[in-house]
Amino acid sequence: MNLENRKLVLIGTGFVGMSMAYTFLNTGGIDEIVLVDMNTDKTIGEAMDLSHGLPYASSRIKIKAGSYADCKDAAIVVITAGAAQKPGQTRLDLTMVNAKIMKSITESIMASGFDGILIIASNPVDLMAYVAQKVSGLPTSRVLGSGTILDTARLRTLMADYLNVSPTNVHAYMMGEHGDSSFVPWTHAYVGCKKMLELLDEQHKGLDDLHEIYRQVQQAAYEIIEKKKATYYGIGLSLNRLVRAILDDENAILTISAYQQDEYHERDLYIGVPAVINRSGVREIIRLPLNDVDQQKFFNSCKTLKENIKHIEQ
Ligand code: 6V0
Repeated sequence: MNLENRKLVLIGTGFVGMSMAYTFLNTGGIDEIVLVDMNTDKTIGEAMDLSHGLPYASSRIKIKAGSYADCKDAAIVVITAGAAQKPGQTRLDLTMVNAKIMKSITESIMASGFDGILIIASNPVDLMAYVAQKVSGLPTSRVLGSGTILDTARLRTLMADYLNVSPTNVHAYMMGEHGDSSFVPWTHAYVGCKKMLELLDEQHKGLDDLHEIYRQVQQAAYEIIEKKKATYYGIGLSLNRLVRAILDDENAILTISAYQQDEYHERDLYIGVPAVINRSGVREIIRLPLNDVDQQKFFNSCKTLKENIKHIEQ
């Protein structure tokens, strides 16, 4: 496995990909970023534009427009290529179009001799991670989707505002499909080390408020797309967080789309769960003892994804 260097290849230099690329100039954490996209001119332009900020950036990063051959010695490849979600379109509508794109991109990456960690952000992300793993043949621990990492960030942001505490002290997860069937296991939500449900009780606040927070998180992508056509800063920073957790061998717990092997009583699909992330990729999935209602929500989310996997494999 190739993790000696801190080289990252980005496939897809659209809004999401370039938002992520830009974050690294501010945070550092990688030595080199290579931009690849079927739109070569745009990619060259993006590399030029980004590199012109280097004199004022916090760290030195090599930036260039490249090709799939650059994946050969990359520690991490992030795929953000694909058709974007259109207003009114669900993420699952995108499945068939993006599955084809994902297959051809993954084949090109693997043809280079790539032996690192593959991160997928293209939607529908759980299904695209599944396609990328099957096509690449890489170990399941080394192929992961961004999953509900962004949804979880949205949840923590809204809960922090609601409770007037720092989002860093909100410990709660959005789980399931990165899409309409995601859910929050509220019994496992904490503020500092206090149970969220106990805190609400103490403050005489009702569960309706939590349902409203969930609704806002769930609708966030639709609302942003309606207002500004695409979402990219939030996912850009989320991907940055994920990449650094891997390269810095953090053993950080993040909600990502991971391959299921009965941790939540389902197998052979990718879905959003909390997992420990380090240099090996997904070290392990955290098993939360879900109550019956939440377990059923998880099964429902899996059912939606499995129906789509059937379509992809036909
Ligand atoms: P965009 O700005 O249209 O960029 C997509 C890029 O992909 C373009 O530059 C295309 O040229 C390129 N591309 C398309 N097909 C290929 C191909 N075969 N080979 C190489 N490059 C190709 O879209 P945007 O950046 O807004 O979104 C990209 C993907 O991220 C979409 O699938 C979104 O739905 C998804 N998002 C995922 C999120 C998440 O939480 N995981 C969040 C937001 C968007």
